[in-house]
Amino acid sequence: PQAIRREDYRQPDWLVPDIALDFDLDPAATRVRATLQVTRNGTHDRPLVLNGDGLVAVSVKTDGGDAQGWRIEGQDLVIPLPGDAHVIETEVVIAPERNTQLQGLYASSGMLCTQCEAEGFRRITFFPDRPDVLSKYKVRMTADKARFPVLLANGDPIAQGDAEGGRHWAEWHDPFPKPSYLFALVAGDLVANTGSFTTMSGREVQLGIYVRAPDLPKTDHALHALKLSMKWDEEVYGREYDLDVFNIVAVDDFNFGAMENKGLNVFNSRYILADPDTATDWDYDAIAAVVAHEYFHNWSGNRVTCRDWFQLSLKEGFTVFRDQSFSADQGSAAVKRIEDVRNLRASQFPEDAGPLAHPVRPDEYIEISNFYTATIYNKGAELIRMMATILGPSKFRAATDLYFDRFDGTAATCEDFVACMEEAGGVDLGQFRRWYSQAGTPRVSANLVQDGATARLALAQTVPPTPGQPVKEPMVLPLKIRLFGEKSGTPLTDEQLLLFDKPEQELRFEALPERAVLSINRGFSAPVIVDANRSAADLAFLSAHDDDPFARYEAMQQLMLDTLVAAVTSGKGDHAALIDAVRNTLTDPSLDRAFIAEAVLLPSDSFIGDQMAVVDPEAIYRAREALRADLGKALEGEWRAAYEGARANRFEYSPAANGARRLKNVALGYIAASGAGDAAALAYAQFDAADNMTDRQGGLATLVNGTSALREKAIQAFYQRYAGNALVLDKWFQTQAFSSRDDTLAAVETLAKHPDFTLANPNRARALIGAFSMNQRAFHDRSGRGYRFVADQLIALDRLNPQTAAKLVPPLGRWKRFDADRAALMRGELERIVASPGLSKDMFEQATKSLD
Ligand code: DPP
Ligand code: ZN
Repeated sequence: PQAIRREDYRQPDWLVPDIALDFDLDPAATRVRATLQVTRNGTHDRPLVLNGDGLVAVSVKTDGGDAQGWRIEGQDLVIPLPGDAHVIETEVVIAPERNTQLQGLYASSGMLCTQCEAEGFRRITFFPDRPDVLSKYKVRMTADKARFPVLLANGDPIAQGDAEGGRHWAEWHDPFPKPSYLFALVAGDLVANTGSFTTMSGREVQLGIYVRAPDLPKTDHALHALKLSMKWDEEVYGREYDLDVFNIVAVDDFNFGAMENKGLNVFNSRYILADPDTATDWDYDAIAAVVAHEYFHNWSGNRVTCRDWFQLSLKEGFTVFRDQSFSADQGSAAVKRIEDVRNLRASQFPEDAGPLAHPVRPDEYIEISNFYTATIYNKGAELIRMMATILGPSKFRAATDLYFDRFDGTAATCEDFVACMEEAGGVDLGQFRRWYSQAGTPRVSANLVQDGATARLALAQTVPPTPGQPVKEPMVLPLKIRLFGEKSGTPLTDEQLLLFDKPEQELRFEALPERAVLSINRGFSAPVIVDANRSAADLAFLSAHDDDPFARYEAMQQLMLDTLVAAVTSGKGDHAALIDAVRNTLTDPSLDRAFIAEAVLLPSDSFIGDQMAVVDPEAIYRAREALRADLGKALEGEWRAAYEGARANRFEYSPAANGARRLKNVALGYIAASGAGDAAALAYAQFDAADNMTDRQGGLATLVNGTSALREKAIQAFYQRYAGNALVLDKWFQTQAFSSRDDTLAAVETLAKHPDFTLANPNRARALIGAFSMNQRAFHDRSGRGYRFVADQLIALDRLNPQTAAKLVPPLGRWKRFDADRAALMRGELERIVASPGLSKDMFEQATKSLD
């Protein structure tokens, strides 16, 4: 397969201002007739090239007659055209029920639906399938009325009626020109939770969340989140919705989380369906965040789209930043920031440090599906956040207004966005642009040396080499800094924002009345790794006194990491300072429970591994368990008090109630870690009596990690209670795959043969295979059996669904971080994947790059 390069971008040869699509829908054979108005773009004599993927042309016409001289080149349809404007008609027949890739038009649980981003539209009809070709769509669908009573597409419904043979039809028009990746249709036996929203200019929009009838009671939360999002985007960004209808459809089999098709968002059902019995607080939060994300794309993605796929972060980074800000405004902004940073460190930092590292604006790809990554999304969001920090709120708003105004209706670039930031912000972002082109997580060392009343802070930055980028230039790092007095516990300086843009820089502080403690990268103002060389005492001090909640959390995390890394390297740990710090946080009445729960949680096995030269999974597991046990025992009274204090009477979804549940479940884990004799009974009682999934799954997870006889009982009870509920069974698989027990590898091999396990459903595949490969201890079992198991599954999954399979390759690609024996075993499996017959280009790209 050939790499596509950003520098090769060329304007499209032909434009398609209008397209009419006529679908004769049937799961086995759907007939698609397309009528394209095409116009020559510029002066050239190149033919019209319409992309196809697996399509056979039944007929091709130009200007009403049989087309002359057309040919198929590779998968594409090539038509030489004499004039500058023509009408092209094509007809193809496709088989949605055989589409296991879940790209293009496919069948899921009896309905027909589409997923076109990035290049799925070419699996439906011949078309210039690139984001800079914008067309107005008219869509007509005809289908069996009993099987598919609901027919939806983008835009507004225009007409509908009955046809012969028990069939019916509907027509939808979308007045906004859009790229083909935003096309969508849905046909199914669906019901809707409906509502309406009145926009800021007084237009009424009809809202509908479409699901199968039994799921209707689980849609209120998503509908509510949609209304909140519409209001928020008006208030915070001045963005109003633009059609009369906004529909969402929940689909069980879906590669992504959701898709922002114009006026017709299609969602993975896990990001729509919620009720207290089946969804955790995490699920509720994620549903609101994804509903908001896809809604916000209506402006950041649809009204202003991307010129080419190298610009993907233009819409994704910005939209993630927008949904993060929305979520922060709904509850605790501090806890939201902690969650986002935890997520960045768990997914993006390892990516940036490994063989698949790429810039936020990549220079080349083989398969664009492989670039829907944490770097494009989450690091991309951090770039927008840094620019918002540098500009300040009012200039940032002026800059986004300028961006939306200037590029409305067009396909733009990351450069266009940055230029608006510069122009409206009155700043020079010349050097800042390196964040788009240089991969790798910058590292900052910070050393505060005090001599009497004077202190100097010596800063140095480096950006590590990444594939194809051996040498890096210094970046602009916006670092928020403040000093605190060790004795008084109060701030000695104001918070300052330093734009650290050289390899080295020094800051001086004068007239300090006492010894100063450094608080740096407050709020995680720059997505970097800071080595600030602070003692355990200073970190404990900051964890109790810093006035920035993120910095407080960070100090505790650093103290935990230092403690654990020392324990892993020396074999034994001194836990005293950390136990005191955790006690202080746990009993601080000024802190809310959600924050406490985050702050007292130990870093994950893999994050500890990321700090080490060579990852030793067993040693990390032992050190972490020993620390958990010590914390559990030393603070058993406090954990029990926290557990009791956070009990609630009845389920309620609110920041306070969620925080209480979060702390309760963390406390339960520590009570179990203490070895207390009643811990399993306590967990089972919670599991059994829970009126919500957060508590039930929390109880289950504690039992699943342990050895009590109640463990198997809980696993069985959970399975029976939720038999037939796919989203909850995903949790059942996932909880077992995450288990820290010795026998998890064998248990997961057995679960892969369970009648409810299937690779055909991406959620289920991720719940078992994806979760297992993130379980550092079990996956990296010395025998290599974990690697072999995952590789076997991925080879099988690739035959069905390359896009989802390829996303699960990265854990095998981390071989450089492990000892020689494990590295050789991991490489062996990657080589086996590369050698497997019929490998997709998705897997080829991920696996070959992972071997480098
Ligand atoms: N554009 C989609 C999203 O991120 C793709 N999953 O919202
Ligand atoms: Zn998105």
